[in-house]
Amino acid sequence: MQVVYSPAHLGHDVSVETYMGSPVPANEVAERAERIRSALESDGGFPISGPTAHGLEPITAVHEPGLVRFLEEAWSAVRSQGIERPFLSADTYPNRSMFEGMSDDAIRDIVREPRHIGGRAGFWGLDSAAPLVAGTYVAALAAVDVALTAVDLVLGGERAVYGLCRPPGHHAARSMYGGYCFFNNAAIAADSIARSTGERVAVLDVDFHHGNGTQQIFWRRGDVRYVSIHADPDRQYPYFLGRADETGEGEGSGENLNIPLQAGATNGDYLDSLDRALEAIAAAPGSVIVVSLGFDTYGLDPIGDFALTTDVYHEIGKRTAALRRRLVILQEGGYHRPSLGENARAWLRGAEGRAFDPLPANGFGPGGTVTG
Ligand code: Q9C
Ligand code: ZN
Repeated sequence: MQVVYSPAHLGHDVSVETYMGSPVPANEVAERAERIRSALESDGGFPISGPTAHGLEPITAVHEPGLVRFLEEAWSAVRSQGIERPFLSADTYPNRSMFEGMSDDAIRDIVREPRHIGGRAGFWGLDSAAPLVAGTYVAALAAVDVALTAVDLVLGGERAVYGLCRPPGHHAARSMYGGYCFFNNAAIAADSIARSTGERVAVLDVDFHHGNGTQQIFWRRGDVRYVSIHADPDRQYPYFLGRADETGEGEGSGENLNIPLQAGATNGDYLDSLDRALEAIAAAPGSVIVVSLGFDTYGLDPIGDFALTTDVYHEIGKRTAALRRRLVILQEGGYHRPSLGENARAWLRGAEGRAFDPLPANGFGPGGTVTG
């Protein structure tokens, strides 16, 4: 299977993020993508190529131009405003209750992007878990190019292509970044496929977290069906979206399917949900699926609470490919660094119909279960 990768992600790296106001070791680090790249290189069956530039048009087809401008300017504004910080994170977020009692018209007239970068980051940001540094904008642009190059290859005749996107994308909404995400790579890919083929497109999101950004972007659209299996937002990020009763509105009514799962969800629980998700995708026409692929469902993930093992990723890839649609597979989350390469290899080999064939002596025992 062809793989698309760009080294530009290396410029977006942090050692610390903030969680509930305190500094903690960063989860979404450059080592993640390098682990996956090196595992796929060792496999020998995954030729890697660089992305081609697609410009800003496919991005602004999905994102508010003001968000793009903010991300482009943010780091130089941090510097020119004399703010000495290792990364940018917001000072104030416009909580919706700040405007309680004001009409929609008044809010539109009065509330605007401020000049201070700590306020601007709050205006465009969801949370404090998407640290922005000098190389973030270039890395985020490259991740979109990786996704769109994977789209080109698939529309050019490949059955399945893997885009090693970093930073990830599925928490980024039309006018918002957050959750380690800046541009929504999968949504930009799906929108681009829908526009260029005139066909309907499905997004299958198997990251541990609900892809609130992708849901928001396609909420009212009838041409992109969003199906996601994720941790119940009652107990996990992003908390405010991802419940089963969110099904879309207008033309998008019935096109959004959320399958929330309990803590400790097992391989069996997950495969049952996957079968439901795949059934929902098979029920609508279309020949391409965009997969938002996360490995934070893994049992040892430091921020997830599911119990999946490496062997089940092979099975998930295999069942997804059994729909016999073309696959644009894009990397989202997954934070247990030692297992990321093997989990990605397993998924992608399953999707290609190759044997599981785990590497020996990788610290993960037969069947991918943890031995020590
Ligand atoms: N204690 C993706 O997987 N909250 N984003 C982290 C850690 C943010 C996850 C809390 C999680 C964002 C793409
Ligand atoms: Zn995630």
